[in-house]
Amino acid sequence: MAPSSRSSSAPCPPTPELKADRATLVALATPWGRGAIAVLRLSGPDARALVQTLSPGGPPWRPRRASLRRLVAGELVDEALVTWMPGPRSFTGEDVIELACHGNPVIVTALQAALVAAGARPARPGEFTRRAVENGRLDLIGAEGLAEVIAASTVEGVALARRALDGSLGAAASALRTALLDWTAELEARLDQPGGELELAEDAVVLAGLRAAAAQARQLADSWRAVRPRLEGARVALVGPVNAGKSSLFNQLVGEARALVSPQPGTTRDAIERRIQLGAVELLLIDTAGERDGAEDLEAAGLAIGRRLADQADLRLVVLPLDRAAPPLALPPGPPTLVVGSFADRPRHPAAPAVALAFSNADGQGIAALRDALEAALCQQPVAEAGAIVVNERQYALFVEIAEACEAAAQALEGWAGPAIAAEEATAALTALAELTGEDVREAVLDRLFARFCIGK
Ligand SMILES: Nc1nc2c(ncn2[C@@H]2O[C@H](COP(=O)(O)OP(=O)(O)OP(=O)(O)O)[C@@H](O)[C@H]2O)c(=O)[nH]1
Ligand SMILES: [Mg+2]
Repeated sequence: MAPSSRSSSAPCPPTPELKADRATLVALATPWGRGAIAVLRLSGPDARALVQTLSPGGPPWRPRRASLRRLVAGELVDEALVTWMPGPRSFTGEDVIELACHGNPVIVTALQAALVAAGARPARPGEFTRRAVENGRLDLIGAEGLAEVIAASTVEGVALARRALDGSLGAAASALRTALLDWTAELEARLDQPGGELELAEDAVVLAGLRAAAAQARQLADSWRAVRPRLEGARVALVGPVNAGKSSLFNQLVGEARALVSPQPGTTRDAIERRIQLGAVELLLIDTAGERDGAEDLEAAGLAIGRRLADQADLRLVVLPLDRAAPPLALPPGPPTLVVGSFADRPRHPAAPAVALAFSNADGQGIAALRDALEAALCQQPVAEAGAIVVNERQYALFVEIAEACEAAAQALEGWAGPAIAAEEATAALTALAELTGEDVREAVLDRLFARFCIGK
């Protein structure tokens, strides 16, 4: 999912050069537009004083209690339900105020402008959450879970994203860190005291420990394969020979005549994409150019695009016609495949290819079964009922890095490279773990991460 699709369409403040400033932030926390209510959120040391400038007097302020206040911003007058959540027991750890005013962009703009004139600074995307992380109210893993809770497109996706908030991934990372610290200390002791009087664990024990750490990191990384289609949707590429009925099937699945269909081989050149909901999964269906020998120029260029997209897909839906002899289709290694046979309305050719199921674009037979098979293929990997899972690409990539570093450490210890290299690799795994939890994470990574949030979150 493109990061920009998560952002609000409200006017975006320019990226300021300020880094760790403690200005009081203000932002619209609800979507930009007209609605019954809009919520403006403030966080920072001056939150209450700033609201007070718009609304002198009023009922006494009571923590975590909503109060009705008359707000005046120049010519504008509105009434808002105002909730004060003093820090540190607030979302950001700072003083937070939420103003629920009437949901008219004119009101929102006037109130926000008055608050900015009084000294608040418009928040950048994700800046409230970033402050929560900086103030220790949330760790980076929790912040990422929150982003997914907001972005998930299915109920199952929300449930999975919530699992990132329950602390299980943080606990798994912390257990991995403790183990790795032990093994790294063991390896370093071998360097400091070769043959010395320090009591060292057997190499075999350290080796087993490093391998177990690698396996655990690998298992966590692998959970992404099952979680991703449910959280972010899957990419499915239609591939096969020319005239197999790929575009016809694409049209069937998207529910409209979107792609050009003709008996002429090589009809599809440019890849066509459509997002569809298939049961519990949202998927991006991609129709590609059909394979044939002797394709020239533009057709060959189209084929190259299609092959690249198919290579990046989560699943290749291979369409082979059953009324012809099996074509010599050598699929390159890549994502998993589901092989289906079209033209089931016609007599089957004796040398027809073997397929998982038969269907017809002409009379619709087998299409419902094909949808089910497609959904099942995408959700084939069940997500474990409980326990740690990763919920985004960053976490996945870091666990792959950790697993590879642990494997390299084990190999070094076992082989000729020795404990010095093994210690280096184990330290690299620890660095990646620290980046995962946010203990040691570069500013640029944080900037990229929080830019994916909506403004006001
Ligand atoms: N009888 C029958 N005709 C089909 C079926 N599927 C497709 N056709 C016809 O076969 C021809 C080719 O269909 P397309 O959907 O364009 O095939 P394609 O695989 O997209 O072909 P390229 O874009 O050239 O790679 C069209 O005339 C379709 O109407 C089917 O299941 N049964
Ligand atoms: Mg086509």
